[in-house]
Amino acid sequence: MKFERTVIEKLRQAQRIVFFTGAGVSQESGIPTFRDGPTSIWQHFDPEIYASVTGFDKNPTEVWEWYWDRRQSFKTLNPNAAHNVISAWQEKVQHVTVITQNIDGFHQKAGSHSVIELHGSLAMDKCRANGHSIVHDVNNSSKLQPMCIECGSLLRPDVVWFGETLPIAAYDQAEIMCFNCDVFICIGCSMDIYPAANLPYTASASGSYLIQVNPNPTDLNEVANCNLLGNAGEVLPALWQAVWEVDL
Ligand code: BV8
Repeated sequence: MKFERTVIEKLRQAQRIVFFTGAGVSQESGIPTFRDGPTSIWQHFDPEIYASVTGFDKNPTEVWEWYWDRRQSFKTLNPNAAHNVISAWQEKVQHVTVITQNIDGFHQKAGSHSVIELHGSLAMDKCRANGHSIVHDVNNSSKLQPMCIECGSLLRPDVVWFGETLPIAAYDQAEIMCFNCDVFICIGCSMDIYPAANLPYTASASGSYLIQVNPNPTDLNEVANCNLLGNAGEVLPALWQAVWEVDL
């Protein structure tokens, strides 16, 4: 895979890098994406039912069990080469931040630190009533929906559903990173979901060099300085090799 000289130089000189990821970065781990292709999640499950507060309140058990099934699948799957390259880049360069829309925890599983989770995480649950977060008990094999020990209300996954605001501290921190990065690499994002999809535009407007990695074109194509058409698990290792002249 060949890369333009500018891309290689920009990444070699970059002191501050943001990797901004969506479901596409986990696709090669076997986790289905949401909107592209026949296996995508929203082709088979209505987001109004499974990814909204009203949907949860109407069918709490069904929604809880749907996320329980996703959690179980995450346990059997592993980060792929893209996650591993991002983690390695954090070891190589001091100021590298991951901003992810994903809730699978695979960046952390690949060894990444400084991960901003814009849409929450399936590692956590929270009380439907008082919003208190608790660590999800991955070893509890029961599919039964637990109750809040403080108030007895139902627990729900601590993820951001449609119509819910993103965690303010996470989004504010993500914006600050966009204002201050030399290179912003957008990987596996359809650019359909806001306000997360604002971030690459914010970075570009702040003067960052914007790279997109996606096998399909998105709205970001016309703004990105470089569009790398391909799968993250293939492009990222090739980019690492081109920049650092060693294999990962
Ligand atoms: C909000 C839950 C403020 C967690 C998700 C009206 C009222 C309220 C809000 C709105 C409104 N109109 C619009 C909005 C905003 C709304 C929105 O964006 N709607 C869309 C449909 C237009 N957003 C919200 O509601 C957000 N909150 O705005 O609050 C507010 C509050 C009240 C009132 C007004 C405003 C909350 C958004 C978060 C919703 N939660 N999921 C879960 O179960 O996972 S959405 C879901 O989409 C995930 O979080 C996912 O991360 C996110 C983004 O999707 P992508 O990651 O991009 O994945 P996708 O499948 O779409 O694309 C994959 C890409 O990868 C593709 O481009 C593909 O080509 C590429 N790819 C595939 N394979 C590979 C690859 N790339 C590289 N390598 C590969 N191998």
